[in-house]
Amino acid sequence: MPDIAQPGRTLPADESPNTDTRTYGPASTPTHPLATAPVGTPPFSVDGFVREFLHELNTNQGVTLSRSSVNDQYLALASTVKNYLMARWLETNRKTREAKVKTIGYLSAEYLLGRQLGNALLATDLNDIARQGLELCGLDLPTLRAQEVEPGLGNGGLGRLAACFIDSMATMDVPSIGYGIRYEYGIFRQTFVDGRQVEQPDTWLALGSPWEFPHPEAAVRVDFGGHTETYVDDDGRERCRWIPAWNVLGVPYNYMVPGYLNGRVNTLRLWSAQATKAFDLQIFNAGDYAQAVRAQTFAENISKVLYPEDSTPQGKELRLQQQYFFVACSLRDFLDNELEEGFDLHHLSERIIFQLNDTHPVIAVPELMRILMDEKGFEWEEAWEVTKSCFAYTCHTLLPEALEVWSTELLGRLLPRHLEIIFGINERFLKEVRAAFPGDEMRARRMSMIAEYPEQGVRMAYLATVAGTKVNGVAELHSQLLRDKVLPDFSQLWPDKFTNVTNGVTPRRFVRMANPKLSELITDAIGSNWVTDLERLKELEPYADDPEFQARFSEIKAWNKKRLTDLLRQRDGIDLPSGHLLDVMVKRLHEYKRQSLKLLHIVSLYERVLSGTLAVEDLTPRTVVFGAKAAPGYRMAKDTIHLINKVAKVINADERLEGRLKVAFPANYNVTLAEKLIPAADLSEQISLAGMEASGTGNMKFALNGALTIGTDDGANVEIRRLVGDKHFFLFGMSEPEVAELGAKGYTPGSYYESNPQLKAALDLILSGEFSEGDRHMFDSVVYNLLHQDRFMALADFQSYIDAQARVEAKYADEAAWTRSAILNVARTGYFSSDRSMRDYLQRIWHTTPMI
Ligand code: 26W
Repeated sequence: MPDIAQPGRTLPADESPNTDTRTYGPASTPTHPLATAPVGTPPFSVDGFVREFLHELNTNQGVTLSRSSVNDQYLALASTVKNYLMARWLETNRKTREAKVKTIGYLSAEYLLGRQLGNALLATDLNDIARQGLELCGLDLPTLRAQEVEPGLGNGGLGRLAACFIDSMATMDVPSIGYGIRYEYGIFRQTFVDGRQVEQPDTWLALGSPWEFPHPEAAVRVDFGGHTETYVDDDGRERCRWIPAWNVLGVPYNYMVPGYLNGRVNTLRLWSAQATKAFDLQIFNAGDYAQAVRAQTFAENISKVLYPEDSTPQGKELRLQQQYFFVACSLRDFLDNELEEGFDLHHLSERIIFQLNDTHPVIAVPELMRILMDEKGFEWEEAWEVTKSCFAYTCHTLLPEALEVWSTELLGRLLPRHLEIIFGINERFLKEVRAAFPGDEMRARRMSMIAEYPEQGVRMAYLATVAGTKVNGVAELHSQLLRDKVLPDFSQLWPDKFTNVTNGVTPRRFVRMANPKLSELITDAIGSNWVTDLERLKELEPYADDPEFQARFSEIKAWNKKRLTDLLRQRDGIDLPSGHLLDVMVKRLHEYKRQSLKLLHIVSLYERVLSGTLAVEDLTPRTVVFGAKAAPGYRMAKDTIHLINKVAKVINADERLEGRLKVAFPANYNVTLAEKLIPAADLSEQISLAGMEASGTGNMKFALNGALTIGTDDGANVEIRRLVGDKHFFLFGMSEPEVAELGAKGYTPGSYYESNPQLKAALDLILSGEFSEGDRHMFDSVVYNLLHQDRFMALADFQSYIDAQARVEAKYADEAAWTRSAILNVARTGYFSSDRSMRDYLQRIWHTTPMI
């Protein structure tokens, strides 16, 4: 760490950034009539569009149409749409500021946004005009859309959920700001080399990002390190202050979050780290220019890269820096820039609720305490009253290893004042516990925010639970397990604090945009209101038995498969056969999600054909598609990817299968690919061990697009099955209580291998070297892990899974019955709109109503 600031040294005015952001507007009263009016909306006829587009091409890109690259054209189109949205954005900000209503501050370290252009065109109803206008210019809208590189600023479910939620809030007129980090490199680009995952940096900013509005003049300073000291203030009160050792700047980058056809545009504000002037000037002045530049790089590292770990926290210093960095910027921003000057912070909860998206932003709790006490002069009790009413916490996991614990050594070094405050919160909290449960010292120990083993650390989930007005899980089963198994002591102390909000997905991106043909069919049948009122899909139920509707529905599925086939051919050189059952498993690679179980099914089918127990003509023509990234340091996950690719290679080349079984694993599964893959799927694989997947959101997207689910009783699958009905869902595997029982009894995976000949044959085939050019040991790690450990009980659920797959095949053979079930899946899953999730948050957690 460079030594860049003297402890306690205040920055001279000329070294400080101009953060005087409360001074807005011109110095004297404007007299020109246009100066007081908001920007006008360009008149968007096709002609107007063409004029605006060419203007952008000429003035922004500096090229004529005839000399423009596709990237120029894409950027000019993006600007044109942005300009159209601009008046609405400014108006939304003005209205919200004036109304002084409660805002939702969504704090999330990840936003997995996906491409922006298509969504912006949809929200503004500009698709037709843009298509026609571009045609007049000799250009093709889909080609320009394909030019966009998606901002992959998230790992998986948690980040995509945040993106769906901000879309819903904008569409429902809820004043909200999403706060997060503008990573320079998002989730890595996955490539395969000899079937193994190789990560490449994601250079999403390389060709320019037209959707962001940087505001370097509004940068915020964030302090780190140093020490604390006590002093006596002018009123004779003993107070504490933090003397930091170094600091960085957070530069806000604003993104538009357009509501669907409602003229509202909310803001997503992502922070980018920059060196402070003080940072480098001081060293520069000391004559070491190279060191000054290094210091700059050091500061900017903070927002350089998204950690690609999904669910196993690494406890890395830089990650804690990222968390504090974005949270400190966001609180400062809200208090200084979103609230009017002189606002009485005792009433802060009337104006903001910060929703903590998992524990990643929990350091915001001691940060708000610090600001209120050390900067605003609040007493502890006063500050705590305010703080505990301004946060709510959503938990997204059940895996014990995914719960963040920060070592006190690291916290104390990086954020000494915050660690003191955490100890203070814990001490008072434990007093409360001891008062509520006198004599139960074990309970107090269990509930302490400070863990003592294996090293002293802060349990961030406990801190979030104590500070939050509410704690929620993300599906009914998950919320119940959270209450009963993860935080039982807390739910006994505060039963009313715990609630459930089942996740949802935005129907705009995942149905309307991703599946335009199905959307048209639905609108033809029931009108177009379903896009913002998804429960209306229920009105499709009568059509499930209508042969004409069924025929159109099947045609659309076939069209979506064709679209996917074309994409995978040009994207990956993969050839999908036609007329197959398309069986899709896309999600992060994790043992608990059990991609290995899916693989055992495939290998078993293959083995049965090879051994003659299954006649090839009895094989249902099936293509299995996998999409999955493994955390770069997660060995077992990476070995599983390798094995899937090797199995795919052998099976795809084996002519004995007569092309009836294919395995495709396109690399780099992301939101853009999901939008093409999900609408094409027949079968959705949701096969985690019961009690492990908090919710899942892919499961909802598939059902809404008319895929049938094969799944365990886990996460939101439970609710999907209840809504669509048992006949239209392929349930298999142990229930969560059965899992718990087997675990308590002692699980021995080897006994399943010994007693199940089909399972034994499949595993033996892998061990024989069949998929590894005769190398019998290449996949020892995966196979022996299953045989001797199998933490997620894949072998125990194997037979039940195979049986359920047989039911899938029987049903698929009856085309009308399958289509009927698929239509009913669409009709009955309107509940899983993220609009409904937002309504639940508004009622159960935020206690506010949308602003009209
Ligand atoms: C590195 C630390 C860490 C720990 C947890 C990183 C990321 C996490 C997340 C909580 C993992 C995650 O994305 N959880 C998923 O959240 C989705 C949205 O609620 C759920 O649908 C998924 O079931 C859950 O796995």
